[in-house]
Amino acid sequence: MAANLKIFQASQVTDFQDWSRDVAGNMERTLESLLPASNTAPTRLHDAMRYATLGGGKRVRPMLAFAAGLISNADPERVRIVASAVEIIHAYSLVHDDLPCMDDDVLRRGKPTCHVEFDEATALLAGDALQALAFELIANFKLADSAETQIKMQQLFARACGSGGMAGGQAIDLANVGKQITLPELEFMHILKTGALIRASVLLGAYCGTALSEADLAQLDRYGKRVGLAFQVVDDILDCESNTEKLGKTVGKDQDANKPTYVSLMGLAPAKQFATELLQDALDALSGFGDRAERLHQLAEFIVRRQH
Ligand code: GRG
Repeated sequence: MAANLKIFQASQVTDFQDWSRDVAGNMERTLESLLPASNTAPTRLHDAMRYATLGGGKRVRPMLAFAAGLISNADPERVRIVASAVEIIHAYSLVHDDLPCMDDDVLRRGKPTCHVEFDEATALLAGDALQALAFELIANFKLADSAETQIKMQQLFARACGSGGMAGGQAIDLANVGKQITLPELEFMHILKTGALIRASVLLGAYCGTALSEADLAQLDRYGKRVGLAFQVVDDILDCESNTEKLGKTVGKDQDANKPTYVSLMGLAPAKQFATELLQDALDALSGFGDRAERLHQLAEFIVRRQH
């Protein structure tokens, strides 16, 4: 499938909303073609995988991968594979997070959660199979100029998903329910739980192109880390200030479950101030990249100022 080249046009040509719509459309078509077909056995499992992944979500992580690809002049054909892999991991994490043994939620992306629509065992297996599919994609396609870089990509992707990343952050989150924790402990948890995959999305997109210097990669990683944390701070703020209809998921659950959040630890106004500081630091990290970083710049603004 030919990649939508508009995704790689400069920001003056298409504005951010058009661009993000193009990325979302490209992702939908790509994911549609990469996921196992509904009419192949085991059909119920494949249906559940497709249900969890297609037709919803903001596609923020793919957008970050495409925007980072602009920094290294990456081939969009490569970027759409890493963007899909990251989005598939994200979909799996939401399916498992919603299970009764975790957050026990019934609404996701404005529709019944996967275990409600199917059943718990199918949802568990759909998450497992989505995770395996994501790693298969990273192994099956040529994504970097050198084999060494491709292995580095596989390593950083695995680390972002595992106990030193998202799954580890989720374990800490579950262990913290009802506990008094400090801000640094909350930050550590979110840097792993939400931040690790967001950081990986940025670096994986960048690795699809021309090799960048260590200094440039460090600045991109700084950007990814700040944006990843800002994403979570804003999520906590929206959980307080928005509503279930707008977000397409149950609001106020963290408070009901007595979970520590940025709002409960800092208060609403300081949490908003913290998100603004993280945004500024993320933008500072881009200062050496010039126009190539325009989309990353816009995305950071979008993540912090979003209403859903
Ligand atoms: C089960 C291993 C495992 C991990 C789950 C990331 C995560 C860990 C759970 C998600 C739960 C959650 C609501 C976290 C808050 C921040 C977050 C990741 C929100 C959902 O991401 P969005 O807003 O969702 O990008 P969409 O639907 O737009 O893709």
